[in-house]
Amino acid sequence: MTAITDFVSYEAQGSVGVVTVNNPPVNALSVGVRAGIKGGVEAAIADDSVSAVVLACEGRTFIAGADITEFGKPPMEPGLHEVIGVIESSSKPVVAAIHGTALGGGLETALGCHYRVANGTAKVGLPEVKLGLLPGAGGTQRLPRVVGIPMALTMIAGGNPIGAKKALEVGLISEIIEGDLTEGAIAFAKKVVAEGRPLVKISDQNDKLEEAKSNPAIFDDFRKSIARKSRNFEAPENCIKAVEGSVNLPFAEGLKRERELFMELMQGEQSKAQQYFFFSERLANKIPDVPKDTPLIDINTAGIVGAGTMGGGIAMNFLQAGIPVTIVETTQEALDKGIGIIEANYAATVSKGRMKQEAMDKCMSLLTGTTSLEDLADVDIVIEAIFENMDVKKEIFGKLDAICKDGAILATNTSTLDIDEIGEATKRPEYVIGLHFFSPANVMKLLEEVRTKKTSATVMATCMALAKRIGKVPAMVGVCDGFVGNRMLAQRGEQANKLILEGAKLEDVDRVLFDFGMPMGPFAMSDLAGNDVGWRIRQGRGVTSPVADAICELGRFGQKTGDGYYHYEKGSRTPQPDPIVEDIIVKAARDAGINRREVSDEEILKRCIYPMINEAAKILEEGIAARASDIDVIWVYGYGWPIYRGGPLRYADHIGLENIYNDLLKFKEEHGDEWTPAPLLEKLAKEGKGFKDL
Ligand code: T1G
Repeated sequence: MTAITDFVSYEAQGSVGVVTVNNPPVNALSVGVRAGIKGGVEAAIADDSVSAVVLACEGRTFIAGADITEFGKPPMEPGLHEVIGVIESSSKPVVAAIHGTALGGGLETALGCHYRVANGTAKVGLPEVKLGLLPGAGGTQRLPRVVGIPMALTMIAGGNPIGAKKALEVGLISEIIEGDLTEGAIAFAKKVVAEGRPLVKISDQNDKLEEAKSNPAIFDDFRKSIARKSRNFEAPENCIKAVEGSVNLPFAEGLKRERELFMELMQGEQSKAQQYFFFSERLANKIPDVPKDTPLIDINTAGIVGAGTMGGGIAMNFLQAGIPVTIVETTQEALDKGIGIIEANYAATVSKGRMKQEAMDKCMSLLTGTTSLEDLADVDIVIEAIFENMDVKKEIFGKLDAICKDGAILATNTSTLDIDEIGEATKRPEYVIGLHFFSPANVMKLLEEVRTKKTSATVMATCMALAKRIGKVPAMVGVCDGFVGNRMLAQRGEQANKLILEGAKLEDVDRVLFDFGMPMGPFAMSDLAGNDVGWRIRQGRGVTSPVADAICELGRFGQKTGDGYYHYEKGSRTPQPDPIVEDIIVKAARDAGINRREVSDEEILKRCIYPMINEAAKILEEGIAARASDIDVIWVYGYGWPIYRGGPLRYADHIGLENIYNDLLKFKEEHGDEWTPAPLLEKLAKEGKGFKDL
């Protein structure tokens, strides 16, 4: 075994030269890996004792892509194109042995090989679009030549991987290897030599491009098919253009076109924001004061108290992760209704072809319903998801504390109540934590994990690991009113309500935030969630909001009642401005003595976004969030903040905190002390710094 570089070795195993990459954790294509692969393949070509080459990886995965930490730094030779060129022009067949996830530059390297084999659990894909980029090492030119244009467009502009079976079907791999992958790849390489199979250079194959050559409409049809989902994103369009180049240009020209389009994206703001977010999402998994090796509690069973919308949705996350759930309701009728909704949700997914019937059956087989809390005695974790009443929650937690085994975690899904106080209702406050799911709980990826003053490190570490297991993205926050996401949302809502009194049209406020990149504006969102939710909370707190209360008093709760801030035609979810609401707003403004005026789009945007940023600065000062990037993760996954803007605080740094600070001062003069800049924001602005410098 010869070490070519610190990350790549070469060894002749009989008549096959094996080049092995070992760069934990994901064999990213750092400069040492690139140099090593190039040197390793050159060594095999020069080694007369071998007649074929296998490229394999140690660890949990084949190459998972370029080393994203190298982005933005001066390029270091050899570049990936050069490495792939050495492989593809090899005089001996090179076989890629794929396990884990061959992604991005990893798949592009494998496409430079003459053959690819994989084990059954392998996945292959080109996810660069999710980083705001496109495959920059020939992927947009080689993949179409293997799988054809339609599938290449889907894989490249969508960024999702395919499994080994599908890869075999479409010719991306030649064989699925059972048993030891490297041995299987060596045997395959020997077969290629023994059978005199050709050195397949994908760059020379053009037959799969013919369909698109005769039907260029494929590209515009595809553009239309992704228009809604890729709204405002730059990378998908560049992906499509690069793939168009594979059809309209010779290979070498197509590579050049790919490079141009890649550099356009790499130098743009969106890819920087999406790369920032890639690492932010992973950083949020780490709790600064909880050691990485903190022991975890085994979570093999879960109990859920409440089979309503949230309880049912939460249960589905556990069931899909293969974790048995015991769900509790107060009456058999409520229990049957709740379980019926879970079943109906799965059945809908099955009917859309997004879930197999046997998977649904498996999930339902793991679900047990009961009306007795005592049936939760042996579960490892309980999540309470009943209505937002502190007395009732404290009573339930007192009972759970007496019923559940020692060491069971008692979690609450509350979004508004003080979890420290809930913990004090038990004798195990160190096992009490908030697990704040976002509705619909089986869909939204964010899980806001709320630590109390007493939540133990083990419980926090266990719940962070559990989040990933049930397909959620966790962020740890502290106890305060609204935690992080809703506390910032409340600031936006307050300003939106003031803006419509001052003269901004309801639909203009929504339009401005929609055009900014939010999935919908505050009023459309309220109509979707139900205006009565906020109404109940305001009533509980003795708070009023003239317009919001007025529409609720008319029973206009939103989409569920057919009318809310907007009118909805029967069976339609399209919001239509409603003169009745306009009259309510005008009257409320008159009663408040407000002289209505034109409000610019710029003022709407600043007055909705900047108070959120100011509140986030307070959240950081109070230690409710540990990092600015955690707050960005919360807003992207909890509220649909456009990922190409990185998150509210990444956006604030992009705008410049000094500019935001000055605008806050201007709004303070016009609208009062609520606009006083947070001390942290003022400090950073005056020092010419950003949240990234914290
Ligand atoms: N570069 C650098 N570090 C990476 C990395 C990468 N490509 N991928 C993952 N990591 C780090 C990650 O930050 C984390 O670090 C650790 O590895 C484990 O990751 C030329 C230009 C492979 C599916 O987009 O999708 O190729 O937190 O927690 O859940 O055309 O990582 O431990 O310190 O995510 O098991 C294209 C990105 C790059 C794949 C594994 N490739 N990675 O998931 O572990 S651009 C990608 C992933 C490119 C070429 C272009 C996932 C994974 P830490 P993890 P995981």
